[in-house]
Amino acid sequence: MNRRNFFTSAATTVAAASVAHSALAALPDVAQQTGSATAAPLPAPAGQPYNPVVTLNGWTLPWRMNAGVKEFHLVAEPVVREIAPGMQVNMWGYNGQSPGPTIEVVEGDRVRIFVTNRLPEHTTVHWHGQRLPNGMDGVGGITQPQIPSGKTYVYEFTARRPGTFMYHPHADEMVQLAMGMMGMWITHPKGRHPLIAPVQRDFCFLIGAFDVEPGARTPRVNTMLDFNLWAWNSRVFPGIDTLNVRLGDRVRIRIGNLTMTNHPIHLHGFEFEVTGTDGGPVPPAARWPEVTTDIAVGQMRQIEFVADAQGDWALHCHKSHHTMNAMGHDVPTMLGVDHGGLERKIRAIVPDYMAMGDKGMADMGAMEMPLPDNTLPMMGGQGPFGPAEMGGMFSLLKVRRGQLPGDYGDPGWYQHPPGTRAAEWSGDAPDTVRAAPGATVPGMPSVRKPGAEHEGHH
Ligand SMILES: [Cu+2]
Repeated sequence: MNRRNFFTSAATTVAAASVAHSALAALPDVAQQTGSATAAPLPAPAGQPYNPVVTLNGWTLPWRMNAGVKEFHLVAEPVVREIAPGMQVNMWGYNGQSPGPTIEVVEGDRVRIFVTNRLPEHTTVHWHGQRLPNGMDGVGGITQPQIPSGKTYVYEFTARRPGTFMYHPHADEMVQLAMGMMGMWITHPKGRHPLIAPVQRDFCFLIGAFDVEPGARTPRVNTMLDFNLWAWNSRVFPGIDTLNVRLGDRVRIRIGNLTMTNHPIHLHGFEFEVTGTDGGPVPPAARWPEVTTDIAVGQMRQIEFVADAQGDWALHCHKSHHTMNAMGHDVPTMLGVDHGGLERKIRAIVPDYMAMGDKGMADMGAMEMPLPDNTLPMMGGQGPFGPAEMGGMFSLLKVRRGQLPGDYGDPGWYQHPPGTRAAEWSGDAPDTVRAAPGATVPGMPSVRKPGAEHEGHH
């Protein structure tokens, strides 16, 4: 079943359930998603027009209407997430996936969320950034009892302000966040909002970090800083889908950070503005142009720009260790080391041994290193011109004239028009021009050594 069919049938089931009166007393059906491809957006309901969000490598949770209330059913449970092709990780998430499905509503909606706990320990859900009654805030032990294994709790509040929000447990947080329990919440404005521009493309993802030892399948849950998998929606490059838009589209990307460190997110090719934070829309007078925005722990940023140039434009975290996968962080620096003789001797004992790093680590992007099972290479991904030498938090914004409205499919690699791509220069090498010692820039006072200065003042 493809994803469009999935949503069609889920919507049909939901509609059928809401007309059967007896069903209204029951819990809403549990929608499940276990694949890792980006799902088609869930169309806006009749009477509430908005451009729905697309969750990168994720999906949006269907709901049912019950006497004017939008009812959702989240199930906290262990899941298996393919973090990139070739590696699966045992995580905890919601409704079959980590992260959980995006909850998408409209300002003013009355929302009821049933949360069933199928984890081996208790949990809660905190609705990060929402205005709500204190008892709905989901802080275990403080605003409510923890939700025991096997039990269902119900949260209910009105989505009072439009914006980008998150949800996550406020119970055994170190473990439950390290295992991938998080999701996004989008509240669209009702009607035209003075600070929220209509956009043609609206993407969202959460930044997460995991510590999975090479060869293992389950994250270490007590890691504080030494994470080795830097993920967007629990996927790492080359497993992160591209963001595909049409030339001229106004694009919004909503990003939340639930790791233990900040992430400076950088977009090539365009200037953007931060048009909203966890606190709501940013007034235009308070916006400034950027090409990188730092997203601190527990923050959300929504960036916007007009995609007015075609191409395959990189979108990535600018911390270079966050665009690589496990295996590389403990490799010693070998630049300039001649280990040719040593390599021959070691190969006599370990035939697979490869000396590497003496000219840099780029070789590792192309090399088929023997790796433990269920382990990604440090750098991977293939582009049209060779290895991309990337991992972790890296994807592409693909801008195409021919991308149809509503089509989020990958258009393939960009074909650069003749004469617009960097290419090898061939010709004679120029002479090296060396600056003469003591030469000065015209118009600048010369800098003299103190000794020379004394000599000059006899
Ligand atoms: Cu980062």
